[in-house]
Amino acid sequence: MSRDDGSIHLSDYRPPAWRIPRVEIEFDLDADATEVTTRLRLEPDPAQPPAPLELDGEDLELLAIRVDGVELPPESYVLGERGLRIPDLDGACTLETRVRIRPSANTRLEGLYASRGALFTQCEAEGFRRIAFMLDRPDVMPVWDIVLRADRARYPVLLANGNPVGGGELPDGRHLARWHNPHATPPYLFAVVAGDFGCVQSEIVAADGRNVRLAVWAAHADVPRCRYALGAVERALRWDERRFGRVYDLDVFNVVAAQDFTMGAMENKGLNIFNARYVLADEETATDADYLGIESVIGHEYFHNWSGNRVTLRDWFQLSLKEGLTVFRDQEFTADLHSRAVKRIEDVRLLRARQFAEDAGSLAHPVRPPSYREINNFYTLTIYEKGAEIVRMLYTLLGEATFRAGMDLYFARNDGRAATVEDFLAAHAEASGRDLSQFARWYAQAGTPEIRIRDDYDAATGTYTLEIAQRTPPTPGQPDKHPLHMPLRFALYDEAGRRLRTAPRGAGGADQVELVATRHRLRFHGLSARPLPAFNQGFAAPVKLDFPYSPAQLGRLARCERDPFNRWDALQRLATGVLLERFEAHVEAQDGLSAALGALLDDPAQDPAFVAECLVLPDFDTLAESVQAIDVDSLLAARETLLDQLAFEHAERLRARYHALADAAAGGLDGAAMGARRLRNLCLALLTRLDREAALAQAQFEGARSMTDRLGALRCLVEADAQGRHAAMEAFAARHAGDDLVTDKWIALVAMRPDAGAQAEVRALLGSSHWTPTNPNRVRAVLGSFARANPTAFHAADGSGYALLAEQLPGLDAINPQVAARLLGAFESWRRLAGPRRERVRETLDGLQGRFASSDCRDLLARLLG
Ligand code: 0A1
Ligand code: ZN
Repeated sequence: MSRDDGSIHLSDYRPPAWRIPRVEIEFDLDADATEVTTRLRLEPDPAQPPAPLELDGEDLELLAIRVDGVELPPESYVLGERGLRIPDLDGACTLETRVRIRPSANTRLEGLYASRGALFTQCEAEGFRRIAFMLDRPDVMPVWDIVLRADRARYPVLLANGNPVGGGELPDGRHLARWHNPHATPPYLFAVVAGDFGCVQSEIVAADGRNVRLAVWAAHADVPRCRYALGAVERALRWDERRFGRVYDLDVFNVVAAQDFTMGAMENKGLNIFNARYVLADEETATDADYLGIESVIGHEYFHNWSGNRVTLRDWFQLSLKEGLTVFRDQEFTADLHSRAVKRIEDVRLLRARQFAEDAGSLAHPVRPPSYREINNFYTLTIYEKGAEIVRMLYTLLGEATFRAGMDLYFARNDGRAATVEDFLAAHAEASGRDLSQFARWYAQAGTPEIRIRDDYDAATGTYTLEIAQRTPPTPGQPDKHPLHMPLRFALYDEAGRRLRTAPRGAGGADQVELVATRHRLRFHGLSARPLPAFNQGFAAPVKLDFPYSPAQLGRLARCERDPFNRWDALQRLATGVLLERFEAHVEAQDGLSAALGALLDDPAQDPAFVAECLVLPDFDTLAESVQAIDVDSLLAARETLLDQLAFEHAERLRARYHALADAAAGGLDGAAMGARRLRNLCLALLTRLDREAALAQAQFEGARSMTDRLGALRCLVEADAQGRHAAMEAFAARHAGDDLVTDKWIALVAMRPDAGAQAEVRALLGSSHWTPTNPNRVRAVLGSFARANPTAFHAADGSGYALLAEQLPGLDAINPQVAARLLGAFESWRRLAGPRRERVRETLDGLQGRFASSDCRDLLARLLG
């Protein structure tokens, strides 16, 4: 329950006084007015002190209310803005309510809403209360019977959670469908879809012999673009059987694509609802990144069936229990199916650029926050990505087999229950026989830990010493931090690049120690020369590492380190040092970086996908995380200068590689072809810097046979401000007119053009027919791309970029608070901005005070200014 200031605290958790073992819910569906009849079987929990029944309910028009079939007189209940209170219910009973809701007026896209003639629900986190009166909390887990009635012509397809158990015709052209969900399921996983859809489907036999029908649904015109997603569902199902021993538990698994959807997708039991961008793909419209994104999100939602649905959450403070764990599972899925090294590099790139920023900014919070005002604001990179890193550390600490045993125990013990982080750690502690009490601090402490390592070699005794210190910086509300328990992986190399197998005296093995204290000392004996150390292979601990590598050492590491992630990371470190002018021998460092990249480009034995990752310099956000005060102009200028220089120095090799990869890049969706396209497009981007006419990019644009190559070339033309860019943009727009997802890509290119002039183009978009503020994908394409991916224009020194975003926010907030709040989050690092920009943001944020209607934006603004 919330406190006087509206905040909800983990320490206030109480189990519900009433249990709801069963719900029957019936819908008379209609876009303008839907009626919902709900029968809740209510039972007082004898283990809890008796309490009046307080059901959640928002924006519901109550039409009827009965207890055990008898109409309840108005004096027996209190109807408020947030719900329904019935003080004097005595004992177990069935409460029936009938309400009217208005899907077509629901622009928040929470609860039941209309989109392109169809009806969808979104109930996480607290959307069910916009459909019916309910104890809308995740520890209430009924079995559900669902009846859907609707006009057959408009809504021929009627889907809900669980298994279909019948249906039939009704008078006046209506029909009905019955669904039964036999699994204890909280209301946030409830789902209904009604509309005129087609599908692709397949029948499979699950590992336990159950026949399962898998289907992916979309508007008829989009059905041919659902094939890849259906394949991904099958791959996910098989992978979870193999890797985690998890078997699917219903007769059907449905996925539906919605064009209007706030988040990426939603794991409703047996009926996953997806943002169309994570379902629809074909060669004409989807890039390689789109295909990989679809597979990973399909996997993520599917894996929730066990990590989230079968084992659900006790309360929303435990959000990372399902999200961090499921992200870890989807990361492993992608790593097992594709390149493990490339997947890890991309995940760490995101973590460093965005989660580290969150952890260092005004919105920093622990993976398990102790309190919140608006839970929607906690679907963050910290909950998802840092949460996944914590699970990964456990995996590293325990090893594959013990971790799997811990997972099996967790699932077995908590199946059908609403669990906590403690339950998760207890299962792993028991399976491993290890004490994880200090490890649990990772869930409570915000901020990115810093590991400082200094070394010393004593030639006289042949002793090599590493002094290791950990520290976590203060974050809002957490001035003092305690040491964390984490794995520190390491390796030592000799002059010839050979791995030394020496273990440190008295601590851990030859490649890993566990840090638990503020300081550790590792001593290696019997070394004939100072070795080259490497740390944190695979980025096994999500920390910032401070070791005073010289440019030459980083160059050696990039060649000899066995771990591919660390080879990549050595070059990233070298590039960061060069960009931030951190090395005394600056020119030597720059030459070293250039030589290393040149050697990679020349080496035919290197995986092109890996070479591509190495060619991508640390982006603006990552650099901003490596400095105390963010000097926007110098960070951006340093990147431009280095990219120009690399392009100039390697022009010949880039051109040679570009042409040599042509055949490989013409392939299909296999890893080799994708890697070739990625490297080729990066070569093209560098080459286009040297040629204002951008002839190569122009030729690729005109001859492209995949969206990856067409969009890659178009991006080069736009970024180089090439002569042909306007004509190419027009040709692209004309070719894909009418396709909203591709138009979003086109719009994002406009909004991301690294030039102050992009502001005017964004304003033009806001005044054009493209601007559809009710469609979250479109809002993100225009404003999200601008605020999150165009530092040049967003951070214009006069504050005009900030003003542009801020002007739109109150209006967007009135339409869809979650979308507006996410955009407002673009200001999270404002306190570290150097120069006048910090003041400009402060003025902008001050100007927004009192202008938001939603708790989402009000909570976020208060935290930004707090
Ligand atoms: N649970 C979903 C994503 C999701 C999160 C929040 C939402 O509303 C606040 C909606 C969906 C997932 O992890 O994919
Ligand atoms: Zn999730």
